[in-house]
Amino acid sequence: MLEAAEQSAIQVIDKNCNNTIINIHHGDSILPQGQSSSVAAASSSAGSEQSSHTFKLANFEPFRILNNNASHKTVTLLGYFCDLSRDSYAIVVLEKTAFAEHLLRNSSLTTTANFDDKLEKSESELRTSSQEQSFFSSKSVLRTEFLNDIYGNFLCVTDPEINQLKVTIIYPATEKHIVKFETQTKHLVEETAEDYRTVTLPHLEEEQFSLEWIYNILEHRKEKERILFEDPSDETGFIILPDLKWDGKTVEQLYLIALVRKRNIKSLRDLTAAHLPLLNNIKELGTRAIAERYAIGADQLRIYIHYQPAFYHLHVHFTFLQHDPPGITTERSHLLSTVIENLKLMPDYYQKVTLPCTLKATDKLYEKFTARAAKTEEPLIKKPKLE
Ligand code: M7G
Repeated sequence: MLEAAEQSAIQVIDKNCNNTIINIHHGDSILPQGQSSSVAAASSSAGSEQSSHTFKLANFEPFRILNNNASHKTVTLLGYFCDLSRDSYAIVVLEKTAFAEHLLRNSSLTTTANFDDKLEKSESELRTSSQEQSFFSSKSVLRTEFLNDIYGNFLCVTDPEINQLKVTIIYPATEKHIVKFETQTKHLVEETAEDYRTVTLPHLEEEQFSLEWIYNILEHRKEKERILFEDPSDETGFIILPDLKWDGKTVEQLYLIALVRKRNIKSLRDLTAAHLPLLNNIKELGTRAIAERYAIGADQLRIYIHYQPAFYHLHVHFTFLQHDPPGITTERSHLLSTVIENLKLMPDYYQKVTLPCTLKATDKLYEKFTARAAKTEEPLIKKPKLE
């Protein structure tokens, strides 16, 4: 997939892409020459200097829809940035954002006190020029689809500033990223403690997603300005910041992630009672920071750990209870409060328990589970016992 990037120095002229010239050097990041900024994003799957590109969606050539989720209003596309490289895949996720309540006020109208209270909360965080913006303004134009008695259907063209898409770009994307984002048949696997030791752990030692983006955050190299709260303690410390899946503004879709400072806790499986101070600290200080910044109380938060996670460096998800983001299903999420209670009852609970997890059909870990099951399984038709 990356053969061209491995050549020592190539110059590419791509007619479909405004004759953009790209110099690709062995081991270098792939940067377009002399481009003006449009969508700037960071991608550091390869870590190091390959950390900042300027992306233009006009240069994106999608060739496969990996996922089109009508409920979440997201579409995930696989393609190339033809001004960057045709030898590196890019994944682009487009997401229609939720309605922010502070954009639902018509300045000439007021409604109930409750509604105004909610508006105040959002606005206190978003005191900007957006205060003048609203869906109920002269910039919103209704186009009538049909009228029938007291019923009417319309399409509305509105102020582009309040009708933005959240865009996530992963570049260069690996095969593993494609598997992660692609809609595929999932299988539920009951992972015993022994399965973890003999199948999962060796697999993780062989391959897993790079954790470079996490170390970049912990060492303040990236997303520093997005940090909501940091506890620098070696034992119980963590950083909490907006998740990649959140625009950081639309409180209705609040999604933050707490990354622990300690680097030797891969997942739920490594947690013991010795980690209770760390987990309690994340729960207490994380919820406090969210309450102070976003005016959302602890009883409005869903705080959980994934198993299996995509990234094996312990992290805790904080999402708004009224928002249903991907990954909150029972087969994947373990509420932090339940984890804490389990560890109080049995210090090595997660080293003993069978944990269910869902794996995609083409996930190499799933292949290893099925290969092992095939080896150990009794034949489907048993031979009759001779008396
Ligand atoms: P996970 O449980 O390992 O797997 O969560 P998931 O991605 O299937 O949920 C990792 C979390 O980290 C996810 O919620 C991601 O959206 C988030 N995340 C991933 N990356 C690469 C980044 C990043 O670069 N910055 C931030 N802020 N969050 C990220």
